[in-house]
Formats: sequence, structure tokens, C-alpha cells
Amino acid sequence: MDPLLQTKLGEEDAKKLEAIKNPEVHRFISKYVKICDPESIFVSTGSEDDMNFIRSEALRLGEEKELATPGHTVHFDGYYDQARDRKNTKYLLPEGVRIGRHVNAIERDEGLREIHELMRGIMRGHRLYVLFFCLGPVDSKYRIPCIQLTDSSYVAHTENLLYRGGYKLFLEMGDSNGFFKFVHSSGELVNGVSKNLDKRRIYIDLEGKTVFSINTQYGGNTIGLKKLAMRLAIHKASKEGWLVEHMFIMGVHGPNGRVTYFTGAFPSLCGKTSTCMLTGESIIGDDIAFLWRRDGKVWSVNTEKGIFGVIEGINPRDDQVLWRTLHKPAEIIFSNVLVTEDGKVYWVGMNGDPPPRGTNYSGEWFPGKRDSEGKPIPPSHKNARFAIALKDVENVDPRLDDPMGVEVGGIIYGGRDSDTSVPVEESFNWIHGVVTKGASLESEATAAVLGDEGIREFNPMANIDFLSIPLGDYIQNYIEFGKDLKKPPLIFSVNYFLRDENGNFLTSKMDKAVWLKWMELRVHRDTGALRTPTGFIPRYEDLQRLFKEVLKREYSRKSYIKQFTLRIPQNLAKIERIEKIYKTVPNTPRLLFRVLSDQKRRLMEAKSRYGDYVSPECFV
Ligand code: SPV
Ligand code: MN
Repeated sequence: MDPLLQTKLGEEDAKKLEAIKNPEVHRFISKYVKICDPESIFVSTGSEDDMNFIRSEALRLGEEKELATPGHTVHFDGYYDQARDRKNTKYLLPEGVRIGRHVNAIERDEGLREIHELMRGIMRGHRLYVLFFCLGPVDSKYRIPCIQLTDSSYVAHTENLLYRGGYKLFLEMGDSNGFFKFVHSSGELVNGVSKNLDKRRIYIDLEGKTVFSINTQYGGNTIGLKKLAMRLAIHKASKEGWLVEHMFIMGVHGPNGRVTYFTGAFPSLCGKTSTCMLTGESIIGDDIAFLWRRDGKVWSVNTEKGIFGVIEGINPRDDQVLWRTLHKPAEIIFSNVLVTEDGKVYWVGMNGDPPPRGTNYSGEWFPGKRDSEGKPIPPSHKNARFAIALKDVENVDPRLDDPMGVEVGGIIYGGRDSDTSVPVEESFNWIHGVVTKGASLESEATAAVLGDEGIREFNPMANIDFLSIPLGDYIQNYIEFGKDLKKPPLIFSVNYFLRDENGNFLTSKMDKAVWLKWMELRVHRDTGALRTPTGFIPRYEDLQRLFKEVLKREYSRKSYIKQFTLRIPQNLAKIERIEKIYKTVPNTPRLLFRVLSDQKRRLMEAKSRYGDYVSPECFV
């Protein structure tokens, strides 16, 4: 063992590390201990004792505070460290390698030099945690072992909640280097939060399968196994012919006890978690899925075993499962919410007025508080979150850890779209779905009010932020992936954000429960549909029946017609925007343009027959 490591390891920890015979593990740890210079090292095997120790350290060091409900704690990130830092997240690419305009990159050697320089001595006075995890169920063919170094007990604690332990895998791994590596440091702390935000960096080294994250605490920047690992995994999967997607996995419960699994990709803050946690359905994962082919079908596992979900807006009426989950005793880490004097948690959109005072990510909080720039400070941050293990969620699906994955019956794409696509629609086939639903996904950057709808962000497969390969190749892989499948998943789009001319939402928050049941029936061809130029939409009678069954509500023909009217000018404009983008993307498959122009032709034909806005009843 490296003598330097020995000086920083206790006897127990040295033993835990020595048991791992993999040379790359030792080289990696030694290298970053030398650079970062932590005070001491704790090695976690993922045992109850080790996990309890990490949790208690998070409390002792003040990275988390205990709340009134047993098991609940809260963590605050710095005022300016509340979300993923796109600007300072960069790929380290060897000379001559290009990914494309959508990614931020820096030359590899230069990036490594810079980050190593910034990391010099960064852990002084801190304890380094060494943690072993596994993406995906440990027995799955598509699992990826991971090692995380961090000097934050909050990050270590969160990862223990969200990821499957991998220590045993490392014991048995021999000298393989087929694992991902993460180094995180919060850097110097002031009042418990990262001080040197100007030196915040998240650098992704695809070649070294390593991600560095420094001078930040927010989970999206620091929890290595989440979006950082996802970027490495997309790169790996693209070479091996499978997919890594920004998707939930859920079981939709159909007639006679049938469960049909769906995956769903939505940009952040667009209803992904609330969809997969609907009452009556079951959840496997809410954020990241591996998908592969076997026996002519598509299979999927959740890379995680917990949820790091957005908390804003969760309320007892629309999110019953989550509401109950967040109020019962269980291990939960809240972040960037408001905490009252009696240890209760408040977040925007829960119900009722905020308490008269409390503590939040800005320190002591009171209504009307403004920051130094004069901006009002809400009680909880828009991106405030909770972390919880799925085992503590009442509707967790029994197949969460199935190493064979679950068969995917349908794939759903959703985004914020105020004026173009209908609430739910099935594509004609795999390629049509990949191109017009996935690759054409757009989402409004803000919860747009009337007149503001123009601000759309192009976000293919809701995955643009995490793509570590050229977009054209990614689309091509997707097309290939669906080729010659005996039973390709059906591809659907949903839109929860459609509005009328006055800016009012045309659907209500719970309607998604009905769309899901309709999609489930379609996967088994248990119901018909209407063929429109953009895909198959539900028949009124089916929705009328489902609304009554699922939501105990009448569903009027008038609502149906409003919601499912084909908006031809908006659809044509969208195709034009998407074509324009892909014309600038190198290696875009020609097929994509063909599928889009076929769709345009169908829309033009409908327009000449029926006009700009076509009632669904024209397609009966
Ligand atoms: C998202 O933003 O898509 C998340 C949270 O799921 S983060 O970990 O920040 O990526
Ligand atoms: Mn996400």
C-alpha cells in the first residue's frame, strides 16, 4: 500500500482498501490523495455501520441538520450554487476530437492541467470518503461499477440513499478497469457552503472515464453517479449498441392485473417524477434508464435506487404518493427548502401560506426578503429537492432490482409546449417516433405565460444536457436500435402544458393518469385510435370511459375537441425549426429529413382539405 495512504487511513479503513486487489483502484486513490491532500480517509464498504457513520458525520459537521420527523434531515447549498452549472461543465477532449456545438469542451491536456492545479490541496482539513457503487442492479449484464471520492459527507450520504452498493463487486473484479471514477470536493467552506464559486468546475474526461467536480455542493454537480456518470455511460453505450436515457421507468397497471412498463423522457421540471409516481401505478425509476435489446424486445433497468426529485409544487391533491412519502418517518434529505423553528419543512406550492420566518438557502428568511441584487427570495428555491430511497416509496415496483430488466412496452416523450402538440399521441412506428417525438423534442425554458411562448429550447430526447457523443450519431444509434425488433416499444408524446388562446391550461394536472391508461391499452392493441397526419390520437368514447374509471370525472366532447385539435400552422412551424437545426448537425441521418418532410406533406394535405385547425372528429 502507498505509504502516503497509510498515514491517512486508520487500521480498519486500510484493511477495507487492501481487500480490493485492483491496481487501478489503488492508483486512482493514491493519485488524488496526493493532489487533494485530505486530512484523513474513510473507506465505506456500504455496510449499515459505515452508512450510519457517514450520516452522523453529515449532522456533526453541519452539512445536514436534523428535522422534527425521524429520519429527515436538511442540507443547504450556497445561494449561488443551486443548480447544474452548464457553463463550467466541460468535456475534456483529446486533440482533433469533436462532439458538436451542443457541448462545452476543452482540450484534454489543458483541462487536466487546470483541474489538477485547482485541486491541489483542496481537501486540506477535510476527511475524504471513498465509496463504491454500482449503476444498475449488481447482477445485471448492463451494470457499471463506480468509485466515488468526495470530501462531503452530504454527497456521500445522498449517494448511499440513491445508489446500489458496489464494494463486493470491487472485491471480485480482479484487475479489470471497467469502472467509472469520480472525484468531488466542496472546496473551502464558509458557513458550511462552497466559497470559491469562481473556481467551480465540472470536468468530464471520457477517455479516463473520470469526472472531476470541485467548489460546488449542489447535487446535480456533485453526485457523481447521477448526471456525471450518465455522460460517461452514454459514451460507453454508444460504442456497444445500447442506450442511456434521461427517462423514468414505471409500471402502468392495465386491465386484469396486467402491468405494462413504460419509460419516459422529459426535460427537468416538466412533470417526469410526478408522472411515474402517480397513485395506482408503480415506479422503478424517475431519472436515468439503461435500455438494451434482447430476444427482439427492449429491456430496461434504473441506474439508481432512489429519487433526487424536485419538491416545488408537490401537494396533497395532485401528488398523493409523494406527499405521503415526504411526511412519514424515513431517511429523507431535503435540500434548499424552508425550515421552520420547530423543524418542519415548507416549500412553494405545497399548500397554505409560508410561515412567518424560518431558515433557507439564504440564511434566516422572512416574507419579503430580498437578496443583495434586490431580487425577492422565495421561501424555497425553485430547484429545491428531496432525496429518498425507492424502498421507502409505497408504490415501488417489485422488479426494481430485476437484473434482466423489465420489457419496455412504450416510450414517452414530453416537454413544455403551450401551442403545438396534442396531450397524448402515438407515433406510426419506431422511426416516426424517434424522429418526430424524440429527436424533435422542444421545451419552453420558462413556465411561459401568454405571449411568451416563443422561448423554446431544442432538447432531443430530453437528453441534450448529457450527450457526450455527436448528436447526429446519437440519432443514428437510436434508429438502429429499433431495427428488426420483433416487438419495438410504441413511441408516444405527451404534452401537459397545452393552453388556449387566453393562456389557460387546456388539461388539468391529473389528466396524465388517463393518458397513461390509454397508452397502456394501445400497447396491447386493446383499443382503436384515430389516424391523423402527426400520429394516432385517442377516440372520444375511450377517453370518456377512462376519465370516468380513473378520475371519476365527466369528460366533455368540447374539452376533447379543444385538446385534440390538430394545429397545423404550429406543427408546420415546428418542423421548419427542427429541420433548420438538423441541417447544421453533422451526420444527421438522411432518414430524419425524409420523415419530417413526409409529415409536412401530410399536414399540407390536411390543411388544404380542412383548414388550419382540424377537429379530431374529421379523422373518424
Ligand atoms: C435534472 O435536473 O434533470 C435532475 C437533477 O434530475 S440533476 O441531478 O441536477 O440533474
Ligand atoms: Mn434529470
